[in-house]
Amino acid sequence: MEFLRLFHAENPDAGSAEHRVAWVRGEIELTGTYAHTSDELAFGARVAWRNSARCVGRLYWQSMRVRDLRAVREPGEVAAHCFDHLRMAYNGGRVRPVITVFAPDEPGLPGPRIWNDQLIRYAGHRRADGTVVGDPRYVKFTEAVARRGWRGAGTAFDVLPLVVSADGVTCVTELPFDATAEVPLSHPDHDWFAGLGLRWHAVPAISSMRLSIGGITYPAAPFNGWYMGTEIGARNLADADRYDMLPTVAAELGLDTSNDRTLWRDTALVELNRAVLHSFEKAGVTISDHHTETSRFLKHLAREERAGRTCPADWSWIVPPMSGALTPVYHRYYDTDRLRPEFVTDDESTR
Ligand code: HEM
Ligand code: NRG
Repeated sequence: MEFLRLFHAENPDAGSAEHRVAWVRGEIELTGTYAHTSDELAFGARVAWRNSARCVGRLYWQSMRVRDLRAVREPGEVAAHCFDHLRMAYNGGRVRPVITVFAPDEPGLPGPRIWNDQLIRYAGHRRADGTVVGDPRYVKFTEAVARRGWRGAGTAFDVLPLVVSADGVTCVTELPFDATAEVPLSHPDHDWFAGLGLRWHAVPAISSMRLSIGGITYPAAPFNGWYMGTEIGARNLADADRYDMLPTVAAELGLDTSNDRTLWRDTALVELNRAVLHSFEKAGVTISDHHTETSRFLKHLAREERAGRTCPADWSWIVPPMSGALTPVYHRYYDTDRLRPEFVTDDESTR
């Protein structure tokens, strides 16, 4: 009722909420569940984004494309539609926000599940000496798909296969090359940077969060927007337990790394992040810098306030992982109440 009343309050042309509520009550009595209309589904998915307290990118929540694939539950078909999702999202480099919604959980019939936490992620290969080639965050996942027969090429950037389960069947599918656009990284001022062989995928597509709308759970509902540069340059490639590139970049820059107080890590971090933004731009792939994206977020907050809504936000996720106080989102407090519809992370996922 809470969801249906929200839908009708924000979509006055859709007619009377109470009429729809009565219908849904009857449907639940007969079948134990109910089906959203396609308008309710699209609205619910967009509002789940609007309610994502950790997301700084919410200004464009109304324009997300919603692919209604509730009829799809077979793992091979789910995988194929995820690859179409990636092609549609990449859009030749003009990345656009998309969500694909697969079959919901129904009484006695759980919907399909995607094991990967994003559609595109890199394998982490643990070697005999304990070091990792690739993304250390995905060592466990890489070992799990290896037990199912997957073998990567062994590079630092092997794209993991997609693993989908439904109805007791699990399907491991290699991503097609044309669905996994990547950007090779170079630096605007330093030619040696390209020689590091770094790259990153163009589209971040989270696939491990359940979409919860009006009491209905969609366990497979991968969504994407575009990257903010710091996600790659200040976390994925910089964290000591990820690609840990700051010592390498500092050495190439010739920095004095003998003492923390030379701020060699900070200098290397800026250059790494300049390389990420420069490379995406050069490749014609959408990316935003943390100054632009955070000022968009304040614009979003102002709009939400004008619409008479509260906007939940989690300071510790909204403030970017470098130069925090240089961005306007640092200098204020936020509403922290949880709102629905929402995206939820399953505890048992590999994230
Ligand atoms: C988190 C940016 C689109 C939902 C985040 C984070 C950033 C971000 C920087 C924090 C990530 C981290 O620290 O690891 C953006 C940008 C977008 C975008 C620039 C461009 C359009 C979307 C879309 C959705 C979404 C389309 C859903 C429909 C979320 C959620 C989280 C998140 C649920 C929290 C993830 C978690 O708990 O791990 N976003 N986002 N975002 N975003 Fe967005
Ligand atoms: N930090 C993660 C991605 C998290 C979500 N970020 C987005 N979402 N931009 C990473 O892969 O680095 N999105 O839907 O655009």
